[in-house]
Amino acid sequence: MRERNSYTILSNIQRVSSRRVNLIALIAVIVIAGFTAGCSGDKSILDPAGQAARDVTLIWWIMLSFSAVVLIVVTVLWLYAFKPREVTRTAAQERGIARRWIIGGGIVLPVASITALLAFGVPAGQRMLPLGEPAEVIEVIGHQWWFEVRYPNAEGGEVVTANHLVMPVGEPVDFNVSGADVIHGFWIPRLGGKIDMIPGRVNRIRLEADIPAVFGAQCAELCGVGHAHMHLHVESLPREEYDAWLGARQDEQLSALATADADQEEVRDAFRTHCASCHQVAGVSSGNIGPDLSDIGSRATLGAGVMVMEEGAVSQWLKHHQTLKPGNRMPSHGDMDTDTLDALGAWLETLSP
Ligand code: HEC
Ligand SMILES: [Cu+2]
Repeated sequence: MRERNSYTILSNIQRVSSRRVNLIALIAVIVIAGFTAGCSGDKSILDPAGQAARDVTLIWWIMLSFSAVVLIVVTVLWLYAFKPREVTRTAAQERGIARRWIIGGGIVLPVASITALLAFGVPAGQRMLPLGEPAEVIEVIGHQWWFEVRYPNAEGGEVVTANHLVMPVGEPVDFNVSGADVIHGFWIPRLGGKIDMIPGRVNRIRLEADIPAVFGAQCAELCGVGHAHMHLHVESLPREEYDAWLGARQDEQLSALATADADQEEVRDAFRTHCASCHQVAGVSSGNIGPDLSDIGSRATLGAGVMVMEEGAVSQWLKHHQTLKPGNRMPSHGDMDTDTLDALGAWLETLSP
């Protein structure tokens, strides 16, 4: 004969009154509602805007529902285990029961659920590979802590910009991504992904946007102190607008824009002295350590998403960027007089094709 089960303390759990359970359930609902209230917006995986993201979201919902069922079953079994009862089984019977749980719950259940997940996951992953018809190619390179964006096949010659990505809507786009210094992560949650940006290697992912919209993207691989401030503004445009956007960013147009105003020669000289070693402005300089500034006036944000672009924003950035984005790789220009910084800011803001 066995001893009677003696989980006396734990069996108290049964005495939790049903009113208390209701209260716990209510608190749980409020907490979950609070968390999920943040599940919309331009970076929400729950609001997919492309097939790849829809696949991922579907898998996410299936996994969530399945794990909720598992949680409920395990909780019920757990509570059931506390039930005080006479144990009348023999040791051999106990072993038989244990074996059934190990084989059923430890082998059959995981194999079945992982197979079911793979049945969804493998085709979804396959659709994100750049297979079949060649598509529009956009190169994205992660830097500490900003994104370089290149359009190698633009009609008229390669277009380079930063922190602002436009893509055609309703057609597949192959993103060729890599890293300039450390590993970064390319992730546009509403379109799908994500994929690592690794120095010395090009990773490819095919994504498509169903609607013309602005999407948020964020570096998804811890890459140093500025990681949280490494956003990418993604905009999907109808084909004609996309082509026009690229067309306006050809080298000759950008050079003409930067050198148009003869009165600004002094400002351009200041730029050549203090900024040219790191920044490219077509027609003025060709530094390649920081973002290309040839079309900076048309960016939606500054500092890879830390500031909204508006009148005076560039000069604010020049004066306060180490406060706005602590640790970023642009040296502070506190030694320059504010009039020069304001003039540089005002001139850069005119660089909007
Ligand atoms: C040593 C290199 C270096 C120098 C010199 C430098 N910058 Fe930068 N700059 C950077 C880097 C790196 C970034 C990206 C910072 C980030 O977002 O993490 C940057 C970012 C910027 C941005 C924001 C770009 C964007 O897309 O959001 C502006 C505007 C800018 N610099 C202007 C200037 C001006 C004007 C000067 C000269 C007074 C200057 N920079 C000098 C390296 C430099
Ligand atoms: Cu990062």
